[in-house]
Amino acid sequence: MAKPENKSSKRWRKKPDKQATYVKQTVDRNIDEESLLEPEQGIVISRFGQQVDIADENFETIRCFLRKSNEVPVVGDRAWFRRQKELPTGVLVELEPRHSLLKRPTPHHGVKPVAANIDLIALLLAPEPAFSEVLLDRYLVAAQSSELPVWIIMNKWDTVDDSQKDAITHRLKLYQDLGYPVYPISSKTGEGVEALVNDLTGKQLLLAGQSGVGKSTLIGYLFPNMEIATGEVSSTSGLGTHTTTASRLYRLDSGAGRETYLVDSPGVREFGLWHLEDHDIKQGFVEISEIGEQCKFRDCKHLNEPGCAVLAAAKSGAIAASRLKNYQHLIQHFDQPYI
Ligand SMILES: Nc1nc2c(ncn2[C@@H]2O[C@H](COP(=O)(O)OP(=O)(O)OP(=O)(O)O)[C@@H](O)[C@H]2O)c(=O)[nH]1
Ligand SMILES: [Mg+2]
Ligand SMILES: [Zn+2]
Repeated sequence: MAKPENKSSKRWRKKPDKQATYVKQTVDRNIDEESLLEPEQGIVISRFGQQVDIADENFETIRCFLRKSNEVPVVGDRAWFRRQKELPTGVLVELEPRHSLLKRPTPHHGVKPVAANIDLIALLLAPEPAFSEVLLDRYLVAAQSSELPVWIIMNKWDTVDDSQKDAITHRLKLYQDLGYPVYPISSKTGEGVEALVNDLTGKQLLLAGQSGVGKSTLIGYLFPNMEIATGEVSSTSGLGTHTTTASRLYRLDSGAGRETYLVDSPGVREFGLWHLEDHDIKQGFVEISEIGEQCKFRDCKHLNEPGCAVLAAAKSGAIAASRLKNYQHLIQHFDQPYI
């Protein structure tokens, strides 16, 4: 890959676009251009306002300042940066093109980027805080709209007895049959983690899931030498306490150039899908969208239309009633958040 050209190149004069995807203020007035070393390649591991932490080739972190000409960096971005001579800091030069950009809805009907270059979403569920198919289906719709595969990780497997395991396995079998891989694990005892990590080798993934399901605990298990904050699930509400406040990328080195990159992200407080359209909701229910091809009307919403193949399939048991119910609710109310 060619190094970026110097500042006079045309691409530095791109106009900021409407979505404000460029850094708003310049913070580099005091940076002495002469003090900058040759550009190096790295990966954005965390972002704080007008600064980013970039990991170099050896995965050592350099705090870098942003410039007005920079596109807003996101965790997971591959980037070029320049160190400042004799200082622990540097400046961001340029981001590499992304192959994916995962966004999530904000409480005020906007969307914000969460992570770049993600290959798959590892969706953590847990017996506590209790998981619901309604929330699971919302996650699957959101992931499908980003065209990212989802793996379902059932964490805290050490906390359930055999009959609870059977019940959970049965609930998740529906999703497994739809093509979503399911991994029961314990981030406390490590049960199942090795097999999971083995299958994840070489990928860049986002750990997603409600607050308190154990995303950071899994990171802590994988990186025992790092201090990673985790929080108790409240005994009164049964909910997590939103311990992680910023996304951060970690690298697992499996040797022979097979690194795995994991992004720990904060659990969402409310889960809206208002940035999606009917089409996305339909696509997010894979079996419904497939059978929906046979409906009499092309724009059939599978609510009560004549000749609806989906309603017929649900009646005959070919589609799970719970999935149809969640789909029908979402297609009518996806502008409302799930809290
Ligand atoms: N027994 C058991 N407890 C776990 C396991 N994984 C996580 N926990 C506990 O669950 C609680 C929440 O874990 P966190 O890792 O902070 O959850 P999180 O998903 O990162 O939550 P946010 O950062 O708020 O989004 C902590 O008290 C953990 O010790 C597990 O596999 N087994
Ligand atoms: Mg966390
Ligand atoms: Zn239909």
